Amino acid sequence: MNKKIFRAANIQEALANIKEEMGGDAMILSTRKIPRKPLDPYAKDMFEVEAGVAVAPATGGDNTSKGDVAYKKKGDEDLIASLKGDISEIRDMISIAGFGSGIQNILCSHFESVGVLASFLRAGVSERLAISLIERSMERLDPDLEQSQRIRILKKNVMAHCLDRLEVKDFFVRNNYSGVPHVAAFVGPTGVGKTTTIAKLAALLSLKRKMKVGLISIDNYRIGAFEQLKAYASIMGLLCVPAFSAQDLACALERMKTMDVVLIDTAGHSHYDKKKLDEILQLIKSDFGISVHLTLSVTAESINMKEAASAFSVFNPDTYVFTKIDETKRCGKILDQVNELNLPVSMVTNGQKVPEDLIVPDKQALLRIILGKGSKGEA
Ligand SMILES: Nc1nc2c(ncn2[C@@H]2O[C@H](COP(=O)(O)OP(=O)(O)O)[C@@H](O)[C@H]2O)c(=O)[nH]1
Ligand SMILES: [Mg+2]
Repeated sequence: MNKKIFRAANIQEALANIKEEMGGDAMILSTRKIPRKPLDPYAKDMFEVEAGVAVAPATGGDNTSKGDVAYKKKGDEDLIASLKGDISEIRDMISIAGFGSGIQNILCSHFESVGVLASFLRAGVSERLAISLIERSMERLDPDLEQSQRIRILKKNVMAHCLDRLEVKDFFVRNNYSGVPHVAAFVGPTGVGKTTTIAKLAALLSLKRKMKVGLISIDNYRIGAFEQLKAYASIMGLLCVPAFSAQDLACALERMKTMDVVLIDTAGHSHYDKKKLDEILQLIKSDFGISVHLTLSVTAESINMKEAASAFSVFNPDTYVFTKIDETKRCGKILDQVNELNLPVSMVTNGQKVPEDLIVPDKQALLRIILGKGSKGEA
């Protein structure tokens, strides 16, 4: 194998130089950060990467290289573990190589954060939030500790900061009700899964939690919207009525006054359609004490999710519901979004199946979902 050591100011530059000089087949053999000289105010940290490219074996001979023999002979678990460590570090570096200068800067100052940083960025957490989490978590980290210990403490601190930022709330527990039904409306952009989520929740509350549940649809714009909810209601034997005006809604709620919970499905509208949003707002913000649950799909681009949430914030929502986590590996945007409106998360949905694909997560489960380490939860 031909080997060569490359030095550069950042990983991207080192990788680019390796590719240019040694070609696309070059392998990264080792990496290290060279700290800047403490007495030189202009000096910067450098990265050193050793790369190698395989030399074709001579024909007719034994194809096994000396290096291979050494590996096999050693059969050494330590060696394999250290190789795995190197490979995962390289994978981390490659996955963050395309990110902006903020990420490169934080790597220069805190190279030990590479693993945590990469896992957050891979999960779709924004660069800004990932950097701020690392910076806060590094604040009181003892610089004299050994590297592996620093990484362990860093991970622990970052997780603690994330958990601090998350709030979860099981909004539909039985002991919250005192004679009058709890009325809850679900709002959010078209197609995010409001009707499906309501059907899942209605099943959870009526079948598992043994509550009396009524359903109201004020989705009077889409043909079939009421029928969709009604179909689920019939299967579960629940009362389901449409309401097109404030009077209709008052009548429907009067009919349902003996229920424990009434779930209201709203029209799916573009959040740019302010007039239609206002119509729903007038309906559900009338004097009925309705809680509001902002439903957002994690398949949306972060920027669209943020814009939609901001438009629906006029409803003064009580919780977030995040849907379709089964359709993406990048649920990190939930961590960004929860801080935008600072609301608790009441539910997460992970599939089209009614009623199974609904999660009422605790904080740890939600953090696992955000970091792509699990999409199962307890309903
Ligand atoms: N993959 C996936 N699809 C979902 C989920 N929730 C809802 N859907 C699908 O999204 C589509 C729109 O759902 P719907 O409830 O009608 O959305 P609404 O317009 O907000 O009421 C339907 O095809 C649902 O089956 C989910 O958690 N995962
Ligand atoms: Mg709907």
